[in-house]
Amino acid sequence: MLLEEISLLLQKGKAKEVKSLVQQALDEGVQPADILNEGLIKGMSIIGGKFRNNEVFVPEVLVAARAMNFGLEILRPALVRDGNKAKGKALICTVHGDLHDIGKNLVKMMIEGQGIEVIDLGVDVAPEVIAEAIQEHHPDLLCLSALLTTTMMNQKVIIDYLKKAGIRDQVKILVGGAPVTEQFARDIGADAYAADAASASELALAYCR
Ligand code: B1M
Repeated sequence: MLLEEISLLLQKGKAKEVKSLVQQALDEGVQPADILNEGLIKGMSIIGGKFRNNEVFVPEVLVAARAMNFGLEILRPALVRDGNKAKGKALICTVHGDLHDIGKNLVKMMIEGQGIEVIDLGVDVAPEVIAEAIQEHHPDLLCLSALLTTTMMNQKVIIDYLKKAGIRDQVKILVGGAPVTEQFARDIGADAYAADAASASELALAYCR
């Protein structure tokens, strides 16, 4: 009942209420992993599905994601204490030459909503920086966002750079962004393409299992 309420409040973007109900659930002895999976992640997955079906839009997703972060803030210490590991690790960025980050941030939040740790390298990120981050963090997945027809080719530049550096096969590569297509993703040698944040998070989960 309490977990259902957390899920519903998260979907409505009620950040403060989510935070206090997560605290209440912890105080009542509910397992942190249950609060995460049955409350927060469940609510975020429902929002993700509605977003994909155009039943809710960017502002609703952003406020839900904010509520998720408020809940996670309270839950994180308990999860760490209980030894709950993230389901996997992803690196995300917008490619070099490109400053758009709203879609990338949405993708990041939805992937985090699946219980995956996400390291955000930001916008306008050069291939060298990505290569270094792969060697430092050993992610399961690299997520590349591009919003401009002039920068989408930089997804290929990055993949080619990683091949040359001999580390392409250390990660799965997911690409997306408004001008990117499934065919383009195949042509440049990415592992997967997602049209929106909800599909990206589902693919991320599949790759991190
Ligand atoms: Co720019 N911009 N912009 N812009 N901008 C577009 C993209 C544009 C389509 C506008 C237009 O002309 N109609 C156009 C691109 C044209 C083209 O290349 N075909 C454009 C242009 C030209 C430019 C500049 C060149 C303008 C100029 O300076 N002359 C310039 C470039 C700067 C640069 O990057 N070097 C520029 C700058 C800017 C602002 C800084 C002003 C601002 C960005 C602010 C920010 O991001 N912090 C901005 C904005 C806001 C837009 C529009 C209006 C909105 C983009 C957005 O955030 N959409 C955009 C027009 C439009 O889309 N209507 C436009 C909402 C967001 C949720 O959607 O990012 O598509 P989107 O993300 C979706 C999916 O694409 C997908 O999931 C998301 C959610 O479902 N997705 C992924 C995204 N990344 C993914 C990664 C994945 C999987 C899915 O896996 C890794």
